[in-house]
Amino acid sequence: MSTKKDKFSIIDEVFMELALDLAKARKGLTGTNPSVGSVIVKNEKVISIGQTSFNGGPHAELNAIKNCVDNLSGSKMYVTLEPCSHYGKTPPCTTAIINSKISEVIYSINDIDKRVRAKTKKILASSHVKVKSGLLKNKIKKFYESYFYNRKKKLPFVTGKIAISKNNLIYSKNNKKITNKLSDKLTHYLRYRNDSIMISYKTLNIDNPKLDCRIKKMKKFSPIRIILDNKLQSNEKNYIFNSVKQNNTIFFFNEANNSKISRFKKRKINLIKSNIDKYKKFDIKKVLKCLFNVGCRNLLIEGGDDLTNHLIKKKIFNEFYLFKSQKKFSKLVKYKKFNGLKLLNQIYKNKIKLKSNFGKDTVILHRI
Ligand code: AOF
Ligand code: ZN
Repeated sequence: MSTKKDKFSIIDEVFMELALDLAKARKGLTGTNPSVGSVIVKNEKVISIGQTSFNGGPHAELNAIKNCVDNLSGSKMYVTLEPCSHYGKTPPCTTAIINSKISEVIYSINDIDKRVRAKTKKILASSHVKVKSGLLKNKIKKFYESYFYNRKKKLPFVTGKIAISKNNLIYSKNNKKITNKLSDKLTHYLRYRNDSIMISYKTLNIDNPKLDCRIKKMKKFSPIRIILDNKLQSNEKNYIFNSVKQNNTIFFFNEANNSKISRFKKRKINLIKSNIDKYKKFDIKKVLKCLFNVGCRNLLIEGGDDLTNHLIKKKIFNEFYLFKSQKKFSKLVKYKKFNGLKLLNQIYKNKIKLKSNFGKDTVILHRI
């Protein structure tokens, strides 16, 4: 919905939707910067598009301006977020807009960054660029929920995920695969959309997971792997160890001996020593603070029963995806139940059943 002040046409909405799609497509891939989408239109035709660059800079507006081969004079720019007007890692977008001779800017919502917030209108207007804001405000506010959370709390936005069988098991010796290929696509999309993924050493040793994004051609957008492993007990033959690259693997530990520490370091794993409580659990808030400080903004946690339960109790998840299969797993062999269902439904009681085609699986998005 538009603000009372500024009025917009249906065509304006269409172009802002396009800008939002561009921003959505790059979510989780713009480092510590929010993902922004920008569309430049002249005579009601799109003449250029731009997204925030991978890892944050240059910004979307500058990319749209640089991508344009037409004369920008008399054109209109649509942007999902208020264009910046400060010198950060990159020069102000407002300067690039003014120099480009774009004649009108429509942005959706004000930035939360104090260096930028609500300054842009004045700056552009003083250079005779027409400015309007508020288009698709509610929808775009929702999209920037995680960015606003990051800025306010100085913590990563945390998404939880677990998959259970019809009889609530997360593991049964004879049946390893719980969900089907259709719902797996969502899992891999979540891995794409998040810049980091966390599990405990227990899950690592039982499942030997890859933790990567396996959407075709998207593997390079896999998240950084984060393992909680107090005593560094992870089995070093596992996949994670054979796929370490510069800065893609962090282990949180507390009590490991020096020979293990130096072995992990030799493998180029980043080790972070962190406090544990009397129950030998990490202080998760400290872990999250630490992750924020090394640049994580959107964290996916694919925990097992213990970790997930613990984090539900502590209300750590901002949102939680429960994948449920129609397959019943055997309890005659070694198995593991998910014990957090009751608490999940009590604490994260706002539920949406996702409508995509997941075959016989169901996916429910839980929020507090
Ligand atoms: C925009 N367009 O595409 C993005 C913006 O250090 P810098 O120069 O990269 O500036 C970072 C700030 O810029 C960031 O905190 C946020 O306020 C804004 N992000 N602004 O005009 C963009 N990503
Ligand atoms: Zn900018």
